[in-house]
Order: sequence, then C-alpha cells, then structure tokens
Amino acid sequence: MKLNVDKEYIDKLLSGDKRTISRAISVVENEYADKLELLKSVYKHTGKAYKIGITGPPGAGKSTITDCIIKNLTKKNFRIGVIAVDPTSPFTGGALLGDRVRMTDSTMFENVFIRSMATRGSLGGLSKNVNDVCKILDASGKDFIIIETVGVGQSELDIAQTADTTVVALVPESGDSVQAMKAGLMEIADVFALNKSDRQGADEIVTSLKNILHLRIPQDDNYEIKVLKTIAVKNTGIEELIGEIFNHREHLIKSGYLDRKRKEHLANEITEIVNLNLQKSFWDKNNSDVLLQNIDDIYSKKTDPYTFISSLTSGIKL
Ligand SMILES: Nc1nc2c(ncn2[C@@H]2O[C@H](COP(=O)(O)OP(=O)(O)OP(=O)(O)O)[C@@H](O)[C@H]2O)c(=O)[nH]1
Ligand SMILES: [Mg+2]
Repeated sequence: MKLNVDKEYIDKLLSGDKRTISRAISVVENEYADKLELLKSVYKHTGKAYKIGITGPPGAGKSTITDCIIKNLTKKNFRIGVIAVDPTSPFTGGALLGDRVRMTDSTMFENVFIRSMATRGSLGGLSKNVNDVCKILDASGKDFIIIETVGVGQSELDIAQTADTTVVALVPESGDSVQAMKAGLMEIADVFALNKSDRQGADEIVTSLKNILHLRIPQDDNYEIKVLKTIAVKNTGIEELIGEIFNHREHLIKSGYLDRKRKEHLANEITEIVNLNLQKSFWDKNNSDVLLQNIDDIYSKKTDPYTFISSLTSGIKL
C-alpha cells in the first residue's frame, strides 16, 4: 500500500475521516514503507487523547465494559477510538469487540472507531504497534482511546506502559486477590472493576482486594486505588467506573503526574524501538549463521559461550 503523505492527506486524517484512519493504521501495523514518514508528520498532532487501558483475565467482561463505556461517552459527545488487542479466543465465551458493540445511532457510528489487532506471532512488537496505532487515533481527534488487552502474560504490563489510566477487570471466579497480585495486576491498576458482581463471592473479593491495597507500599503519587463493583451486562456500576476514571485523570493533571507519566512512557517507547532495531540489525543473516556454525563447538565444550560472545561482538561496545 502506497500513501501520499502530503498536507492534504494529513489534514484528512486530522479531520477524522474513517477511511483515512483505517489506511493509516494498516500502514503502521504492517510496517509499510510510508510508516515513518506518516508517524513523523502525525507526531506533533498527538497528546490530546486520554488513553484508558482495560485489562484482566480472559472472559472477565472487558469487551462488555468497553462497550458500556463507549455508549456512555458518546452520549456525552466524546469521540472514541478503541484498540482491541488480541481479541477473544473461542474458549472464554467472549465475543469480538466489533461484534459486541452495536452502533445504535449515526452519531455513535460517526464518533467511534474500533480496530482489532492480533498479537500472536508479533513477538516484542506489541506495545510498539499499539503506541503507533494510538498516535494515529490521537491525531485523528479522538478524545478518548480505549485499549483492551487480555491479561495473560506480558500484554497487561505493556498496557500500563501506554495507558494514562489502567482499569483492571476481575471477576469473582477469577480466584482470590492473591492471584491478581501474582499476575502483577496490583502494580498496574489505577482502578479495579470487580465485574460480574451479580455472581457469588463478589463482596469477599472486594474486601480482600481492598485489604491488599492497604498493605501495598504507598506509591509516590499517593492516589487511593478504588475497587468498584460492576455488572457490565446490565450497565450497572459503569457510570461510577467512568466517574473514577475521570477522577484519576483529574488527579494526574492537577499533580503534574500526567506529564511525568507520559514522558516516562515516551522514553520507554524510544528505548524499546532502539532495542528492537539493534537486535534486528545485529542478528542479520551473517551473525545468525556464525552462531549456528559454532553451536556444536560451544555445546561440546571446545569453546565456551563467553569467549564466543566476545569474538562475535568484538568492536561493539557492550
Ligand atoms: N453474569 C455476568 N456476565 C457477564 C458480565 N459481563 C460480561 N458477562 C459475560 O461474560 C462473557 C465474556 O464477556 P466479554 O466482555 O467478551 O469478556 P472479555 O473479558 O472481553 O473476554 P476476552 O476478550 O475473551 O478475554 C460474555 O458472555 C458476557 O455476556 C456481568 O457483569 N455478569
Ligand atoms: Mg474481549
């Protein structure tokens, strides 16, 4: 796909034209040739959208919550971009976000842009891709960008490196709060949504989450993390959840932490891109071949990994 990244094209993107957004996202996602030129032109138009991350275990109701949030915010005339990372597997009973969200009227259709992104196989590149897609949506005039990721493994930690406010959705049957702690969800949550709280055991989980949060080492920004009960299928508790997201945003802006957080994210993003580029260029065909040719000698102890590494990287400052 070849774009003509001129002023006219950028203006069309900034105006929120859906086809233009869609093509721009394809270009950054698929690493087409125009990608850098596009991102360079877009960068100065970013920073206005507020990014909400929603993560949690498979089937916790993340897409249902996202759907409720979209409906609520579009009623308030906000423009929303949604990125659903690694959309649902057939095992969780979840549905593709795009299928779940019913565009009930034309204003909603006009103001919401949803994109699903597959992550399987794109090792290491997930957060970079999400960041790039965020920039496109941001520049296109969205007030909020919602990023949904399934919290299994690395992706939920990545989301906290992109989002301004991270919502962690848990459910009564996802086990106790100790599990959430083990999965690293405690560290990244700015607010907890205990979804499916129509089911048994909700109050117990809320209490134990709150207890654990009290034991947490106070973070330097001293924000009290709330645990809210939601029943997304009935739109119950969503208004409160959105209220809390807005409170957190207010807190970040007033305290100056939003700028600090975004600068940290930016520095991380740049580090990650440099790392990926270095890695890619180092493991070009030649070095990969040298490793393959020497692996027998290293394995059979004719030489050792460290001597080999020194010779392979000689001339590079490590
Ligand atoms: N009882 C009950 N069911 C719910 C609630 N919220 C969502 N569900 C149901 O839970 C199932 C999974 O919901 P999704 O919103 O697709 O969950 P998800 O977290 O996006 O799932 P994945 O993307 O596959 O991880 C669906 O059948 C929903 O209808 C709730 O509050 N109560
Ligand atoms: Mg989902």
